[in-house]
Amino acid sequence: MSQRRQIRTSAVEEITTSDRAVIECVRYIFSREGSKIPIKRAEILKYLQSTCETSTNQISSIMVEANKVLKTVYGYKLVQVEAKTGVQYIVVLDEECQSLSSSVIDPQQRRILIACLIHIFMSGCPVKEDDMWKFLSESGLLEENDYSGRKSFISTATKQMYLLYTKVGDGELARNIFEWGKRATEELPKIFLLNKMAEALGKTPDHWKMTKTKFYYFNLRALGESCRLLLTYTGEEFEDNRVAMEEWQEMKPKTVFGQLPILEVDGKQYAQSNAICRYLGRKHGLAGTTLEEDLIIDQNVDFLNDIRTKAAAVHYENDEAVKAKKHEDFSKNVYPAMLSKLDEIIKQNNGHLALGKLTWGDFVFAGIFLYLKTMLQMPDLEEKYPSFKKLYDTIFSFPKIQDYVSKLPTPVYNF
Ligand SMILES: N[C@@H](CCC(=O)N[C@@H](CS)C(=O)NCC(=O)O)C(=O)O
Repeated sequence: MSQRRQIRTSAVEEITTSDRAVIECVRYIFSREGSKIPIKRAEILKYLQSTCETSTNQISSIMVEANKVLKTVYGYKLVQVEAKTGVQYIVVLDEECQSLSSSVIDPQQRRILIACLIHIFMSGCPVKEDDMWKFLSESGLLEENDYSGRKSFISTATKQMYLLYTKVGDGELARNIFEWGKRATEELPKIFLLNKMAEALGKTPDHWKMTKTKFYYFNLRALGESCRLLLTYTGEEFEDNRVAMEEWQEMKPKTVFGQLPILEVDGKQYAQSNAICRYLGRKHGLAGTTLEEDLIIDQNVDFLNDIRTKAAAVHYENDEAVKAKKHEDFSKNVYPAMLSKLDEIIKQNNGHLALGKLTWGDFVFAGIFLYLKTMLQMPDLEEKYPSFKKLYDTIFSFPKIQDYVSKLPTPVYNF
């Protein structure tokens, strides 16, 4: 009898102790939640060990129960995050419409954060740091040179897991980028941000339908490949339509100039390969930072174009005798000076076509290189000019480009 009472007593104590541990756990989570910094599971366990003598093997069930309380009583949920230092938790709102409520985050930081998240969302890809600061200063949210403001914003928003701030690339290509963090992904429905933006601009969320990019060119590299390489490298989702000759006859009269390539953005068509590349470069931060820098890229791309048109004049000559004569003449009197100049430009620009760094011009070069080689009738072009090969390899060694190349259909011609 006395033994049974003992068992009952200890069972009651067990229930009470585990209930108390759940309550303490919730209390502890709330005491830490104000900072929105992830809470380590080890810290919760340490706290529960000291207050409720909780053992390591009880912690999982306590977390499950604590999550239930947080959800049903307070409208929050715990999200587990695997970190290098072990399991961590963030508390997010179960009711998404309450996201980023001004009572839990400093109003100024909140405005900046919402703007950042919107900017990343609308860009459809990670946003480069410089681009983000430019956007925030243009929006009047953060002064152009407010470096301490930037630092404190990055520190808070990343610790709170609203944003991810990572370094990508190496050497001169290294850059920091912003992406949505775990908390933002869990807590913020995209429509919330769209509504916020629509509210601010007096529009409805329908105003921003997903951009649909379609690209049309023949199953060739020639004048279309530069655009495809840029679309691929910048991560812009696009439909790679390779138009067959039979389809082309019907399509031709409906295009801007009766020629391909065509880029279609949200149902509107745009033509001219270099104009498309320039547009993609500007759109994705691969252009100059001043009008003069843009001018230099244009100048060098136009020069490359001059070489291409000279070679094309020979390549597309129908009369074989005239073609042979022209080729001989250009090989002696035209190409050497032009190609040497191009070689000099690339060498002076640190292995790039302009500005000493990666720009959309490099993609124009890499995209037309095989075409140029064919038209120049110079299979040994890269041996003569190793700088050409180096630049071509720079572009084709980007992982996204390699992946794209590995899935390419065989082109109709090998250029
Ligand atoms: N300047 C234009 C030239 C475009 C062009 O010549 N396209 C050719 C293919 S490379 C074409 O569409 N040919 C078919 C036709 O004219 O019917 C550009 O760079 O986009």
